[in-house]
Amino acid sequence: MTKVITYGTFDLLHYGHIRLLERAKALGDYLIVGVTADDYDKSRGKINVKQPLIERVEAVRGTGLADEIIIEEYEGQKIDDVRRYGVDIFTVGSDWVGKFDYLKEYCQVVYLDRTEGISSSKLRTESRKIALGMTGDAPFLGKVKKEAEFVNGMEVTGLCAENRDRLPEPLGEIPYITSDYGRLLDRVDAVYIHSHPSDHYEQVKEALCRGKHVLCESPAALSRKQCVELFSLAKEKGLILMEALKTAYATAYSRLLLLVKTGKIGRLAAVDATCTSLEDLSGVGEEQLSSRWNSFCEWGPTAMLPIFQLLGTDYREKRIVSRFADRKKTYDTFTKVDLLYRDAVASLKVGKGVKSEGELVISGTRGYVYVPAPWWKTDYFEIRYENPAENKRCFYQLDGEGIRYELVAFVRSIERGRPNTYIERPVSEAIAGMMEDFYAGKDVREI
Ligand code: C2G
Repeated sequence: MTKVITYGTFDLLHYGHIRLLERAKALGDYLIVGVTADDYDKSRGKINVKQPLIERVEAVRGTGLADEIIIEEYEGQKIDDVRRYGVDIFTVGSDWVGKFDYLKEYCQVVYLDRTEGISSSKLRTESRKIALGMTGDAPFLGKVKKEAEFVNGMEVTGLCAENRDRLPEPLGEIPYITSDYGRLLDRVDAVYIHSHPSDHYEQVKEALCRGKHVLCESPAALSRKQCVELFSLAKEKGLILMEALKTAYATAYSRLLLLVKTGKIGRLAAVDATCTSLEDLSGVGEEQLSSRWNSFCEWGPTAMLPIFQLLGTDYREKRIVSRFADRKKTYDTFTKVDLLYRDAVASLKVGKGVKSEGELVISGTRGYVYVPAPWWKTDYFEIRYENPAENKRCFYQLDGEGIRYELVAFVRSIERGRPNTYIERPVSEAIAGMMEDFYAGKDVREI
């Protein structure tokens, strides 16, 4: 009996896949099909896959061509499979010519001609793309524009910028550039807002009122009331409002939350998060300071994220300690927040005028999670125990600082017509509430 094996993602199964499977089957008597696991696809940069593993497996099963279906979960698995299943022939489409020659040591390798004119990517992009407009800080939006190119189903078509002549690449290539936010909204389906936090509420509201989906840099509002209002408005209008907090969309970060929530480190006692990035303020006048992102807006939401997601938003007491650079107390160079919960504590340290180790430590009764700096770009963390032999190290690929995944999540939410669960609404509200107290000087002490 000649055993044949082939692999693929088989997303939105089409006749190119079916023709490949038919010819693979004809090469022998028994066909094994390896379908890629979602995580494996993510780690090899395939982030736009539409169907979850289970649906893709069912589609392959539905062709009736596979005698056996297995899951491909890791790099190098093909060698293991060929040996484990006693495979005679490995086959794959001609788009991979040469790539799997290393398997010739174990079996025959056949590259079959790829079917022209059809592909999963083509099917994924055939439906009309979401036209995305952007507004705000140019260097950062440049990154978003670059990352959007990796995301199927979305296209950056508009930009609202004050200074149109001096735009950095790749922003200059955007087809429609205006300094009028209202006009931008007229031309797009959705908007990415990265303006100063004091403008967020008005801009989000205007976009929602005009029927546009919104991805807004966190904090989306500077008071709890305004935040509640914005999310209610989005819901009422059937629109997606999502906070752009890229850490929330990193695979390693979401796995970390799940591991902690399933009790891997026992009962939680403390969450401590630090985020800093030094900014040179020499020559910046007091007036200009108020138009800059202060430490608390820039880093506060990120540092609050693991605290609120793990311990909840129902803290009993808080103390905010800040050092300000201006008399109006709008620009903090450093802030430390301590939160007291019924049975746990949390602290966060953020700074643009103070440097510290940017780590995240989550302490529990059985062990702790350690995420090294810069923890907000999580791709690696350790679960550590009293007995180091039990320690676990976990790594998950992170591309584009998480912005890419955030955009994919935004597109998915729009397509499905319901918000995703990466950042729960009470978390967004608690972040806005914390901002409100900070600006009102409530529970704030100065150093
Ligand atoms: N294919 C084809 N013709 C097309 C599209 C795809 O013959 N028009 C073939 C591919 O060459 C591959 C199989 O169908 O052999 C599955 O394609 P994908 O789902 O795109 O999977 P791919 O990313 O090529 O995964 O470990 C994974 C494998 O290496 C291949």
